[in-house]
Amino acid sequence: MTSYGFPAGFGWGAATAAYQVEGAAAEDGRGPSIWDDFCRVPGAVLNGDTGDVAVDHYHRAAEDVALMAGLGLDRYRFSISWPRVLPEGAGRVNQAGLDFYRRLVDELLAAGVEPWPTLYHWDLPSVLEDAGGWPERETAHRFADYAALVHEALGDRVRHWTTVNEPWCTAFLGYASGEHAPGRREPAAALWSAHHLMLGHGLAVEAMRAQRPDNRFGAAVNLYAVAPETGHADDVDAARRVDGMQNRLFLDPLLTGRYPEDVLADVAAHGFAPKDSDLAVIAQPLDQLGVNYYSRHTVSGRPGTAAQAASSPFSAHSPWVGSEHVRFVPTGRPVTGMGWEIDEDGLHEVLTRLHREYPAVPLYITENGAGYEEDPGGDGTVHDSERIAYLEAHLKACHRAIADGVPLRGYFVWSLLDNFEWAWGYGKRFGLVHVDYGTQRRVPKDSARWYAGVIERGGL
Ligand code: PNW
Repeated sequence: MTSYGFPAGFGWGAATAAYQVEGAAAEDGRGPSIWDDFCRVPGAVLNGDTGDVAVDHYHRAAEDVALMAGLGLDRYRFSISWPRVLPEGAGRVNQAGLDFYRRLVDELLAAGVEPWPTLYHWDLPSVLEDAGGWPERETAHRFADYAALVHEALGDRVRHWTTVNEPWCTAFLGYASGEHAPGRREPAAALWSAHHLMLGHGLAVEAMRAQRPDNRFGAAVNLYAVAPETGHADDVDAARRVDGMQNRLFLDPLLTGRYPEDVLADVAAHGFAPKDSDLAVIAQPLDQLGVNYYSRHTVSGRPGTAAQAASSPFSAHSPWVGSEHVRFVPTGRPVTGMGWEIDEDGLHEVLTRLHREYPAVPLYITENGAGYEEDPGGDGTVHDSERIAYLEAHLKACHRAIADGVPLRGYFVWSLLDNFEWAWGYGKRFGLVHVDYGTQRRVPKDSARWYAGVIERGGL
């Protein structure tokens, strides 16, 4: 018996991304990406960690697919490494790289796990960054060419396609705050990156849809619930600004073909004036929208104390272009090991808001999960009751959103495996499955068994 049954056909999955799991960074002709380069910048990544080996998924894909089948996952979200397929970003195809994904897809299908690839999860080929990276319009065209190439090779067996993952992170962590690769701190370039990521998405959808109109195409955006600290007008304005940069800057162009006027006004000093004709390309009809949800932002526009400034999660170089004065305020809610506040009501808020304010499109939670520093017990298992509580609370929020009429069709846990957590290196673990980074041994955590039960029962 389940008290929170999900609709028949609701999709249950887990997610990873190429640079975070594959390793084999210099094998079989893979070219370098901006993350290979960024990991070598002193101080950029905790402990100087790199994705050179990661969790060796490139060599252990068959074992990992068996693990997924054992958990009863009916779909697997992974990303395709652009520089593995096109080492120079364009032109010469590295067949060995493409073959890796062909094999992965075949193994997934044979195991009854539907492949859900993402074409861009942050590993831009280094040569394209050398040519200017995402601030350059050309990068959007190179992305569409790459997408069409991969879709041509796999589109007969893969139905659901995600273009870009979390364009906010690429644009503003990569090009404004510099916390992510390529580590640039150029606010105007960050805005153009956001635009070109969406343009690349639109061009890619156009190209792939022309190849196979029946496949399903979407993007994955990281959305936050946003609230003002108080009812003070400056706090309310801060919430409008952060909601604008984090959520509406992407949702409005993708789903309505317009940039939000207030956000354009907030960033006016940076000369960001995209062409109207691009918006028609960006706003390709979507078959699905992926929502990555982790937390809520509570913000204030009033000056804080020096101590508050020092404790800001976004300190030295703000990713909040045009709204650098905004303070991110801790509310006292419990946090995960990332320091991110746990707020499942925020997920319900994000989903119902999408349903209310935007044209209808089937929704998927393409990421949701909790990261911790954790060690296995003597028996090799991890008793991750906090992760189970996090996932359970968020799935109940999804259930409530569906009851409220939201067309939510599936859910992917971030992540299937412990892996390379970007600027945090191997310091934080998000996996349902523990990985011993010394031996690469995989041991399902309590949360993996719990999730397998949820899938088997079709709910909580
Ligand atoms: C997402 N932030 O990253 C990514 O899609 C995953 O690859 C990643 O492992 C996961 O969430 C957990 O971090 C984010 O600072 C990284 O706001 C940073 C932020 C948000 C998302």
